[in-house]
Amino acid sequence: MLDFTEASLKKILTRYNVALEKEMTPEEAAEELYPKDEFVYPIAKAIFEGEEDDVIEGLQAAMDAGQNPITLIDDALMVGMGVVTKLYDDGVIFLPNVMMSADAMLNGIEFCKENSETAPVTKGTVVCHVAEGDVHDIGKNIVTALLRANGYDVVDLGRDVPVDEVVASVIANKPLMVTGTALMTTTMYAFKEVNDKLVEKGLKVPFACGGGAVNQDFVSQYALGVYGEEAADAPKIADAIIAGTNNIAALRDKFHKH
Ligand code: B12
Repeated sequence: MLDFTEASLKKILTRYNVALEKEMTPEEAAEELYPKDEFVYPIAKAIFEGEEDDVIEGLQAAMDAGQNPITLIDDALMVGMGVVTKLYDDGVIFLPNVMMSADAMLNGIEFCKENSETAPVTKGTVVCHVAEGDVHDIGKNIVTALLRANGYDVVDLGRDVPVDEVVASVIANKPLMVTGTALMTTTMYAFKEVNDKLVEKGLKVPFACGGGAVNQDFVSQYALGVYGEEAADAPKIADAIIAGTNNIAALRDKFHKH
């Protein structure tokens, strides 16, 4: 009869790369991912738990300690949402959890925006939207928050915006830039349609695009497209435009990876 001790069994399992540890709960898995920074940790945890009041409490504590509300969007709220996204991708948590976390995060973004001092004079108008057919608006909300915090007037068209509505808004508002966000490989093609209609009407406005599904190669396929990986790239691209870099080739040269 075979008689394995725990030690000999562990040796065999380790050799064949089989984990002996018990499965982690979602909370334990999240705990391993939270940054240990004293201000970021409680905010990230509150986002994971979908606890809106705790997110605000954590943000207030960080602001009381002198942290910039707009920097906290990227450095704390995004980090918390990153934990949620990773665990969703790994199949550890499910969509209802993600939605609760997204609401807590968006509430946190609003709080940060309310607490930031916006520039007194507007630098110009930017039209922002999420692609037709796509409801994923968290990234777009970060983009609009950062643009506003950097002194731009934002016309926020929301999510699932019909192509013609984007074009009509460009005609009505004459923005210095349009932004598009798409999280799905099926919806990002709406950007090409927006591009073609703008070009057809002679509107050569830079069209900054980003979002999970989108990449630089795709955005480079249409005439007005400029790719941005991070939400923080949006105000940088707008700043470059008002500083005089207003043709698409020069913007790509500055912001695309070579
Ligand atoms: C949250 C979420 C949802 C939420 C959305 C809530 C909301 N209000 O946004 C809900 C539950 C509603 C949802 C629904 C669905 N979802 Co969903 N969802 C996600 C999830 C988990 C996270 C997305 C997210 O918010 N990420 C965080 C934000 C901050 O990232 P981001 O938008 O990309 O923005 C960052 C950058 O890209 C950049 N950025 C964004 N825009 C721009 C613009 C400019 C100009 C610049 C410079 C930068 C920039 O800035 C941000 C960082 O700084 C992803 C999984 C994943 N790994 O991404 C799936 C995911 C996007 N969903 C997916 C799917 C399929 C769906 C559903 C169809 C599911 C279903 N069967 O019903 C529906 C879609 C319905 C629809 N018509 O849109 C798929 C898409 C697959 C694909 N590639 O096509 C994903 C990838 C999940 C998966 N692995 O399958 N979803």
